[in-house]
Amino acid sequence: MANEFPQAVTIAGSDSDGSAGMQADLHTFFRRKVYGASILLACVAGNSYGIHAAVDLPEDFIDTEFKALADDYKIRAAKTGMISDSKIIRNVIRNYKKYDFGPLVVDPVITTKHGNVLLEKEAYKTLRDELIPLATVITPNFFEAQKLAEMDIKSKDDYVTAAKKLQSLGAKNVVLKGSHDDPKQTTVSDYILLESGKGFWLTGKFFDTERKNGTGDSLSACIAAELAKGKDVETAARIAKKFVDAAIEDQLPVAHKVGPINHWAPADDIEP
Ligand code: PXL
Repeated sequence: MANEFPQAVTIAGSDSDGSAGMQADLHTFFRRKVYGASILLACVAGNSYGIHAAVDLPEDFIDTEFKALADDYKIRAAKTGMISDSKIIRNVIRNYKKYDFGPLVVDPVITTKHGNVLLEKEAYKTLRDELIPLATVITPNFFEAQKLAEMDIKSKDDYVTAAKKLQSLGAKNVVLKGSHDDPKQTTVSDYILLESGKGFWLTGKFFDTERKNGTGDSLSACIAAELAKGKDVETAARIAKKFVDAAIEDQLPVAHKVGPINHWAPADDIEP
């Protein structure tokens, strides 16, 4: 077999209700016509009301997942999602350095949309100091960006400053997701800072809905999918913003509270 079909891997946790984490990543890979593999790090028992339990997988099992994939598939891009503690972050770093899985998109998952903490407190520094320097792209949300850049973001200039700080942590490209805390806002603007130093805004419609579980996962997975197809980071970020906005707008009637986005949303006009 030529092994040439675009292949990507999500290195993340499973969310049992399918709305976020690895499931959202795999939905996204499928929708963007990329073969999706998954290296599972943790399992979360969740639904649209919140997270009810979580367990980590054994380290030697994670090592075997990496090896099994590397021995057989030609992974062209990888993304990380939930990684709960320093031990597992270091395991992922060791394995990522050992195998060639292409560019790495790091989604610095700290909390869920329900406010549940997925990254243990002691692990935050490991994420920032050891994993982020490996990132081709980092995709923090507004909250994560402020925490990682150690500053408040209040103005457009602050976004630019925060993105530069995140780049100085070692991430080559930064996709800093805009605030959506104001119910009166009509748009959401993300700030993108590329390795070349080019910075630009991506603005989409604001949808006032709590049915947004999996947006961050899907955005980073979509960037990884496009990189696996050979797209550049700017193009990948533009496609991902449109893809996720469409998936938020076209709501899926399942579950009761913080429900999933809709990966089936019409996406034909997304290719720029
Ligand atoms: O969306 C963040 C996230 C990531 N990974 C897992 C999750 C969630 C949110 O619920 O459960 C496994």
